[in-house]
Amino acid sequence: MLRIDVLTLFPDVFDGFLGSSIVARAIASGLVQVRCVNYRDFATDRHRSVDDSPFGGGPGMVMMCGPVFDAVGSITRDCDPPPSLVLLTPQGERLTQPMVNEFSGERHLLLLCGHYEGFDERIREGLRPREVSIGDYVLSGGEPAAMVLIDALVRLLPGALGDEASTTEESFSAGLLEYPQYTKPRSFRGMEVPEVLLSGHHARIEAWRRAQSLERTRRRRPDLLTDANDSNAPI
Ligand code: JBB
Repeated sequence: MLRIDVLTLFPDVFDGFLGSSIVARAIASGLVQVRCVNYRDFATDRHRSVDDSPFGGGPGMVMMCGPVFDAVGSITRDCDPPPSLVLLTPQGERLTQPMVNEFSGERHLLLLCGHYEGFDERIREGLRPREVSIGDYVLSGGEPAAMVLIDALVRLLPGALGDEASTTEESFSAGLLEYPQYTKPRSFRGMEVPEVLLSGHHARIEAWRRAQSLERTRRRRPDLLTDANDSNAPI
Protein backbone atom coordinates (compact mmCIF):
# COMPACT_ATOMS: atom_id res chain seq x y z
CA MET A 1 0.00 0.00 0.00
CA LEU A 2 1.38 3.37 -1.11
CA ARG A 3 0.68 6.17 1.36
CA ILE A 4 0.35 9.75 0.10
CA ASP A 5 -0.08 12.67 2.48
CA VAL A 6 -0.89 16.06 1.00
CA LEU A 7 -0.28 19.33 2.82
CA THR A 8 -2.52 22.09 1.49
CA LEU A 9 -4.48 25.19 2.49
CA PHE A 10 -7.43 23.85 0.47
CA PRO A 11 -8.02 20.17 1.30
CA ASP A 12 -11.60 20.37 -0.05
CA VAL A 13 -10.22 20.91 -3.55
CA PHE A 14 -9.14 17.23 -3.57
CA ASP A 15 -12.60 15.80 -2.71
CA GLY A 16 -13.97 15.46 -6.24
CA PHE A 17 -10.67 14.16 -7.58
CA LEU A 18 -10.20 11.53 -4.88
CA GLY A 19 -13.83 10.45 -5.21
CA SER A 20 -13.68 9.83 -8.93
CA SER A 21 -12.97 6.90 -11.24
CA ILE A 22 -9.55 5.26 -11.20
CA VAL A 23 -8.18 7.08 -8.16
CA ALA A 24 -11.32 6.38 -6.12
CA ARG A 25 -11.20 2.69 -7.07
CA ALA A 26 -7.51 2.42 -6.18
CA ILE A 27 -8.27 3.91 -2.76
CA ALA A 28 -11.25 1.59 -2.26
CA SER A 29 -9.10 -1.42 -3.27
CA GLY A 30 -6.45 -0.51 -0.72
CA LEU A 31 -3.73 0.13 -3.33
CA VAL A 32 -3.16 3.67 -2.11
CA GLN A 33 -4.14 5.83 0.84
CA VAL A 34 -4.41 9.60 0.36
CA ARG A 35 -4.75 11.98 3.30
CA CYS A 36 -5.06 15.74 3.01
CA VAL A 37 -3.90 17.86 5.93
CA ASN A 38 -4.41 21.62 6.27
CA TYR A 39 -1.37 23.75 7.12
CA ARG A 40 -3.80 26.02 8.92
CA ASP A 41 -4.27 23.38 11.64
CA PHE A 42 -0.66 24.15 12.59
CA ALA A 43 -0.97 27.92 12.79
CA THR A 44 -0.29 29.30 16.25
CA ASP A 45 -1.73 32.82 16.36
CA ARG A 46 -5.37 33.71 16.93
CA HIS A 47 -5.86 34.52 13.25
CA ARG A 48 -4.49 31.07 12.27
CA SER A 49 -1.98 32.75 9.94
CA VAL A 50 -0.03 30.64 7.47
CA ASP A 51 1.42 33.50 5.40
CA ASP A 52 3.03 36.88 5.99
CA SER A 53 4.52 39.76 4.00
CA PRO A 54 8.02 39.32 2.56
CA PHE A 55 11.07 40.78 4.32
CA GLY A 56 12.54 43.44 2.05
CA GLY A 57 9.13 44.42 0.83
CA GLY A 58 7.35 43.61 -2.39
CA PRO A 59 3.92 42.41 -3.36
CA GLY A 60 1.96 39.49 -1.98
CA MET A 61 2.47 37.07 0.85
CA VAL A 62 4.85 34.21 1.60
CA MET A 63 4.11 30.83 3.21
CA MET A 64 5.52 30.90 6.76
CA CYS A 65 8.02 28.38 8.12
CA GLY A 66 6.20 27.62 11.38
CA PRO A 67 2.99 25.98 10.11
CA VAL A 68 4.83 24.17 7.30
CA PHE A 69 7.58 22.69 9.53
CA ASP A 70 5.07 21.77 12.25
CA ALA A 71 2.69 20.13 9.77
CA VAL A 72 5.53 18.13 8.19
CA GLY A 73 6.82 17.22 11.66
CA SER A 74 3.43 15.98 12.81
CA ILE A 75 3.06 13.72 9.76
CA THR A 76 6.67 12.50 9.80
CA ARG A 77 6.91 11.99 13.58
CA ASP A 78 5.73 8.37 13.70
CA CYS A 79 7.08 7.36 10.29
CA ASP A 80 9.90 4.87 9.86
CA PRO A 81 11.14 5.16 7.18
CA PRO A 82 10.29 8.85 6.81
CA PRO A 83 8.26 9.87 3.75
CA SER A 84 9.86 11.35 0.64
CA LEU A 85 9.03 15.05 0.53
CA VAL A 86 7.87 16.57 -2.75
CA LEU A 87 7.34 20.33 -3.09
CA LEU A 88 5.20 21.38 -6.04
CA THR A 89 6.76 24.55 -7.41
CA PRO A 90 7.43 26.30 -10.71
CA GLN A 91 11.11 26.15 -9.69
CA GLY A 92 11.07 22.34 -9.70
CA GLU A 93 12.38 19.67 -12.01
CA ARG A 94 9.86 18.98 -14.80
CA LEU A 95 7.56 16.02 -14.12
CA THR A 96 8.17 13.20 -16.61
CA GLN A 97 6.95 9.61 -16.91
CA PRO A 98 10.31 8.21 -15.72
CA MET A 99 10.01 10.44 -12.64
CA VAL A 100 6.48 9.16 -12.03
CA ASN A 101 7.82 5.60 -12.38
CA GLU A 102 10.38 6.40 -9.67
CA PHE A 103 7.73 7.83 -7.35
CA SER A 104 5.57 4.73 -7.84
CA GLY A 105 8.32 2.71 -6.15
CA GLU A 106 8.12 4.79 -2.96
CA ARG A 107 6.17 3.61 0.08
CA HIS A 108 5.24 7.01 1.47
CA LEU A 109 5.12 10.43 -0.19
CA LEU A 110 4.41 13.76 1.45
CA LEU A 111 3.34 16.38 -1.11
CA LEU A 112 3.59 20.06 -0.17
CA CYS A 113 1.30 22.48 -2.00
CA GLY A 114 2.04 26.17 -1.82
CA HIS A 115 0.00 29.33 -2.34
CA TYR A 116 0.51 33.09 -2.48
CA GLU A 117 3.92 34.17 -3.87
CA GLY A 118 5.69 31.04 -2.72
CA PHE A 119 7.53 29.53 0.24
CA ASP A 120 9.89 31.06 2.79
CA GLU A 121 13.28 29.88 1.46
CA ARG A 122 14.08 28.18 4.79
CA ILE A 123 11.36 25.60 3.99
CA ARG A 124 13.56 24.43 1.10
CA GLU A 125 16.73 24.76 3.16
CA GLY A 126 15.37 22.92 6.20
CA LEU A 127 13.24 20.20 4.61
CA ARG A 128 15.28 19.54 1.43
CA PRO A 129 12.22 18.34 -0.52
CA ARG A 130 12.43 17.16 -4.11
CA GLU A 131 11.04 20.09 -6.12
CA VAL A 132 8.69 19.23 -8.98
CA SER A 133 6.99 21.34 -11.66
CA ILE A 134 4.30 20.11 -14.04
CA GLY A 135 5.07 22.76 -16.66
CA ASP A 136 5.73 26.35 -17.53
CA TYR A 137 2.50 28.15 -16.78
CA VAL A 138 1.31 30.10 -13.76
CA LEU A 139 -0.90 28.33 -11.21
CA SER A 140 -2.54 29.86 -8.15
CA GLY A 141 -1.41 26.97 -6.00
CA GLY A 142 0.32 23.61 -6.00
CA GLU A 143 -2.93 21.60 -5.70
CA PRO A 144 -3.53 21.01 -9.43
CA ALA A 145 0.09 19.88 -9.75
CA ALA A 146 -0.30 17.49 -6.80
CA MET A 147 -3.41 15.98 -8.43
CA VAL A 148 -1.55 15.52 -11.71
CA LEU A 149 1.22 13.68 -9.87
CA ILE A 150 -1.21 11.52 -7.87
CA ASP A 151 -3.20 10.60 -10.99
CA ALA A 152 -0.10 9.64 -12.99
CA LEU A 153 1.20 7.67 -10.00
CA VAL A 154 -1.95 5.74 -9.14
CA ARG A 155 -2.27 4.48 -12.74
CA LEU A 156 1.07 2.69 -12.31
CA LEU A 157 0.08 0.78 -9.18
CA PRO A 158 -0.46 -2.90 -10.03
CA GLY A 159 -4.22 -3.51 -10.24
CA ALA A 160 -5.21 0.15 -10.48
CA LEU A 161 -6.42 -0.07 -14.07
CA GLY A 162 -9.41 -2.21 -14.91
CA ASP A 163 -9.17 -4.76 -17.74
CA GLU A 164 -10.41 -2.25 -20.27
CA ALA A 165 -7.83 0.42 -19.53
CA SER A 166 -4.87 -1.95 -19.17
CA THR A 167 -5.63 -3.50 -22.55
CA THR A 168 -5.58 -0.04 -24.07
CA GLU A 169 -2.20 0.69 -22.48
CA GLU A 170 -0.71 -2.61 -23.64
CA SER A 171 -1.58 -1.91 -27.24
CA PHE A 172 -0.23 1.62 -27.02
CA SER A 173 3.07 1.65 -28.87
CA ALA A 174 5.36 2.98 -26.15
CA GLY A 175 6.33 6.59 -26.57
CA LEU A 176 4.10 7.37 -29.56
CA LEU A 177 0.90 9.37 -29.76
CA GLU A 178 -2.33 7.44 -30.11
CA TYR A 179 -3.69 6.56 -33.54
CA PRO A 180 -7.11 7.94 -34.62
CA GLN A 181 -10.02 6.05 -33.13
CA TYR A 182 -13.63 5.67 -34.21
CA THR A 183 -16.82 4.14 -32.89
CA LYS A 184 -20.38 3.84 -34.17
CA PRO A 185 -21.92 5.16 -36.36
CA ARG A 186 -19.85 4.35 -39.47
CA SER A 187 -21.05 7.56 -41.08
CA PHE A 188 -21.59 10.81 -39.16
CA ARG A 189 -22.54 14.07 -40.88
CA GLY A 190 -20.75 12.98 -44.02
CA MET A 191 -17.59 11.92 -42.19
CA GLU A 192 -16.69 8.27 -42.72
CA VAL A 193 -14.75 5.74 -40.69
CA PRO A 194 -11.58 4.74 -42.63
CA GLU A 195 -12.36 1.66 -44.72
CA VAL A 196 -9.41 -0.36 -43.37
CA LEU A 197 -10.93 -0.38 -39.85
CA LEU A 198 -14.09 -2.02 -41.19
CA SER A 199 -12.17 -4.63 -43.20
CA GLY A 200 -11.68 -7.12 -40.37
CA HIS A 201 -8.13 -7.60 -41.68
CA HIS A 202 -6.18 -7.45 -38.40
CA ALA A 203 -2.69 -7.26 -39.86
CA ARG A 204 -3.68 -4.36 -42.13
CA ILE A 205 -5.41 -2.59 -39.23
CA GLU A 206 -2.30 -2.94 -37.06
CA ALA A 207 -0.08 -1.61 -39.84
CA TRP A 208 -2.41 1.35 -40.47
CA ARG A 209 -2.53 2.25 -36.77
CA ARG A 210 1.24 2.02 -36.42
CA ALA A 211 1.74 4.28 -39.46
CA GLN A 212 -0.84 6.77 -38.14
CA SER A 213 0.83 6.84 -34.71
CA LEU A 214 4.25 7.44 -36.21
CA GLU A 215 3.07 10.13 -38.62
CA ARG A 216 1.06 11.93 -35.94
CA THR A 217 4.03 11.83 -33.54
CA ARG A 218 6.41 13.09 -36.23
CA ARG A 219 4.13 16.03 -37.03
CA ARG A 220 2.98 17.01 -33.56
CA ARG A 221 5.71 15.83 -31.18
CA PRO A 222 8.93 15.17 -33.08
CA ASP A 223 10.75 15.53 -29.75
CA LEU A 224 9.27 12.15 -28.71
CA LEU A 225 11.02 10.40 -31.62
CA THR A 226 14.59 11.37 -30.78
CA ASP A 227 16.85 8.70 -29.24
CA ALA A 228 17.46 10.93 -26.24
CA ASN A 229 13.81 10.50 -25.29
CA ASP A 230 13.69 6.69 -25.36
CA SER A 231 13.31 6.59 -21.58
CA ASN A 232 10.30 8.91 -21.74
CA ALA A 233 8.13 6.14 -23.09
CA PRO A 234 5.02 5.68 -20.95
CA ILE A 235 5.22 2.37 -19.03
C1 JBB B 1 2.31 27.24 -6.81
C2 JBB B 1 2.56 26.32 -8.83
C3 JBB B 1 5.49 28.99 -5.40
O1 JBB B 1 8.09 28.09 -5.42
C4 JBB B 1 7.86 29.12 -6.05
C5 JBB B 1 6.48 29.67 -6.06
C6 JBB B 1 6.20 30.84 -6.76
C7 JBB B 1 4.90 31.31 -6.81
C8 JBB B 1 3.89 30.61 -6.13
C9 JBB B 1 4.22 29.48 -5.44
C10 JBB B 1 3.22 28.74 -4.65
S1 JBB B 1 1.82 28.39 -5.53
S2 JBB B 1 3.07 25.78 -6.52
C11 JBB B 1 3.12 25.36 -8.15
C12 JBB B 1 2.10 27.41 -8.10
O2 JBB B 1 8.71 29.71 -6.67
